[in-house]
Order: sequence, then structure tokens, then C-alpha cells
Amino acid sequence: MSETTVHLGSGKVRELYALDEERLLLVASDRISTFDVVLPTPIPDKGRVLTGLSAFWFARTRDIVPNHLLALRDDGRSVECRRLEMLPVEIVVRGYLAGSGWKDYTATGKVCGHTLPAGLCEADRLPEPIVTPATKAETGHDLNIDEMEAARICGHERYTAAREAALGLYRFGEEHAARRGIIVADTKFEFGVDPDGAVVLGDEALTPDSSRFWPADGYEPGQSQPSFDKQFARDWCEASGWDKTAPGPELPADVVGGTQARYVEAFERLTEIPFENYLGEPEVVLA
Ligand code: Q0Z
Repeated sequence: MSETTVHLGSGKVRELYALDEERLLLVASDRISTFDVVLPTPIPDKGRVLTGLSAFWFARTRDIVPNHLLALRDDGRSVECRRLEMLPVEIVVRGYLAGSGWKDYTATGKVCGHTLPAGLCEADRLPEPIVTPATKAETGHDLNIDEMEAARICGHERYTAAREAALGLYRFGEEHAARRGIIVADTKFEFGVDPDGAVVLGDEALTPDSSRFWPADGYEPGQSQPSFDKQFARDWCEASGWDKTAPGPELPADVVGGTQARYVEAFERLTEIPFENYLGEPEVVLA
């Protein structure tokens, strides 16, 4: 990286740099978070899996919505992207009832202003995917808001364009993944606006960190579903007696290896590209 590459910020598991006035560099680390805490033990290749998967989706969804991807770097974990004016809300699409959606439904029968049928169980598939925006809280958890509020915050025209793009992206990704044995229960998108005023998909998309991936094999509504990628790490953390406050525990080698294998499995199932090929030439995901 050149001396003039400015570090703009750190996410829990990613770093953001400025390349110039128009371009940013997004770098995915091998850090893993569970129960909202970043663990001290990296998962080898996790950052490459996420970057490769996200680039795979970006290349295949350009006809749904334009995206910020300019180039995938040879390290497999970095993408150069167009600098956008980001919308101040995250757009979550939910096809299944999990997480805060399930919580809100049990309390009120509604999720972000969407009244859902009575009698749904945890992890049930919804009759139709719903869009549940959230404001990006600087610290702590995102705050769910209804679509009226999101439209006021973003501007009605921008919000409508982003929510239609998000639904199209979710439907595409969910169907593609389901055919390969992975349920995309929900997923979060971040959009921005380019200098022409067009709504553009930014950040990462349809990765296990921005989505809930469940194994289709063994799917059983009425209980919480195991995470496709993080379940080994979560189970080990639960059994360890850790109180879920920082710092998290070091993961033993077998849990690291099992978790790494699940990330690679998700990559290979979804892309149908051997992960080894990606390591040799990341651009294989763009073909
Ligand atoms: C993404 C984030 C990370 C910390 C800003 N294309 C874009 N244009 C303008 N801004 C962003 C993007 Cl992707 C942007 N984030 C999220 C990523 C570390 C925060 F790696 N923040």
C-alpha cells in the first residue's frame, strides 16, 4: 500500500482505506465475531471467502442494480470500490423469521411496521420477503425503523430505488443459494448514491457476515437454526462458560479448522468454484 493510503475506519472485522478522491479500498480480515464480540483467534482465509463471495454476487447482479466494485486485488481479500455518498440506513431483507424479526413478532405481531400472519414459528419462511430498514448506530446495536421513517431519512425516491433493488438482490441470492442447500434467512444491504444521483449497491453483499446462512439440510422451524458458518465457534464458546463479554476466548485448533472448512464450503457451494482456484486467481469469481 502506498504511503498516501489513508485509513478511514475499522469495522469489527474489516478495514476501510481511501485510495484517492473517487476510490476506496475495503479489506476483509480473518477476524470473527460471535455474540457481538471479536474473538482473539483468526479464522484463516475467512476474509478471502467473504471478499470472493461478495465479488461473485456483485458480478452476477449488475442487471438488478449497479454496484461499487471496481477491482478485486490479487490478495483475494481487498476490493477497490467507487466512493459513494452512503444512505444512512441499512436495508435488511427477511425471507424467514429470525433474530430481531422473531423477537419483535413475538412481542407485537409486527416487524418494522409489517403486520405478519398470526401463528408463525421461529425460523418460519415468510409468505413474502419483507424489507426492514435499520439506522446505523455509531455504537451498539442497529435500531429497526419502519419503511416510512427510512423513506423520510433517505428521501422517498432514493429509498424506493434501494428497497426495490434490495428485494431483487435477495430474491436472486436466496433462490441461487437454496438450489445449493443454503437458506439465506435474511441479509443486509448498504446502498449509496453516485455523482449522477444513481442508487448503487456498496459495502459487501450476501456474505455470511451480512446475512444469516442456514444449512437447508435439517431446517426445522419452531427453533433457532444453526448458523452455516459460525455454529462450531458458537457452540464451543457456549460450552466454554465464557460470559460473552470482551475479551472472548481463544478458539482451539479443531474449532478453527472446522469453522474455516464451513466458510470454504459456503464459498464452494455458492460459487461452484474450488476455493483453491480463487486463491490462485481471485478474478475467477467475476467470470
Ligand atoms: C463503507 C465500513 C469497513 C469500516 C463507508 N463505496 C463506499 N463509499 C463510501 N463509503 C463506503 C463505501 Cl463501501 C463505506 N463503510 C462500512 C467498512 C470498515 C466501515 F471496511 N463505511
